[in-house]
Amino acid sequence: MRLENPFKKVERLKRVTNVPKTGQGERVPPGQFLTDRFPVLTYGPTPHYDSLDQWDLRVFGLVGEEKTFSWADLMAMPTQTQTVDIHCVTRWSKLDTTWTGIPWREFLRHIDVRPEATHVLVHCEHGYTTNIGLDVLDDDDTMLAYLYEGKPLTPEHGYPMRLLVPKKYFWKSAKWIRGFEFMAGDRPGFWERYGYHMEGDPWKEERFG
Ligand SMILES: Nc1nc2c(c(=O)[nH]1)N[C@H]1C(S)=C(S)[C@@H](COP(=O)(O)O)O[C@H]1N2
Ligand SMILES: [Mo]
Repeated sequence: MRLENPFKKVERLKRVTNVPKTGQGERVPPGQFLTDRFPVLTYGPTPHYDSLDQWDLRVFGLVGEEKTFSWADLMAMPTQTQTVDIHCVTRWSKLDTTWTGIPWREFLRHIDVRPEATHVLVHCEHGYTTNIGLDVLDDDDTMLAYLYEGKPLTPEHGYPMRLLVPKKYFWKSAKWIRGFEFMAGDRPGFWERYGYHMEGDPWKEERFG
């Protein structure tokens, strides 16, 4: 099957701000500095895709029915554009980054999550994982992002799709997502196993566990 160009899609525009705009200072969490650049932080190789025909996103674990979403399936879902601040545990923060994607809550409408599920383990190309609570994901600013500043993500920033959880340190914003595993209870992902915090709230400086 040939897929239509997904990026031609007309987007519903919506601005979400998760931090008060009264001054830049109070938008910067403790121990962070601001950058205008967009650093790349990747453990391991960067995946490259010639086509999205073979790409899919799998939902498994504590769900009523396992599902596999194609790129076209996802592009049929409602989208949102939001401008948010991002904070990396390596101490850089970047203000006013604009992303377009599928709001987590829209995506979730397609999934029959079993009542015992409390967390997800996000699975990425090449084995990167990260864990997040369903209560954390359940927010206006969580999305499956595929455009950055109106353009497709570059390969190094997660093309074709990444999770965006701006209120946590950026390692939770998994690039090159391929699956969500719903779990009863929490289980550490890649960096969490190496000592990063299970929650990763930048405002509480939850850097290490
Ligand atoms: N799949 C995958 N996702 C990932 C990473 C990674 O190595 N692999 N690095 C994480 C870390 S530590 C950070 S800080 C951000 C960096 O995103 P960026 O490279 O777009 O700035 O991606 C996160 N998501
Ligand atoms: Mo990071």
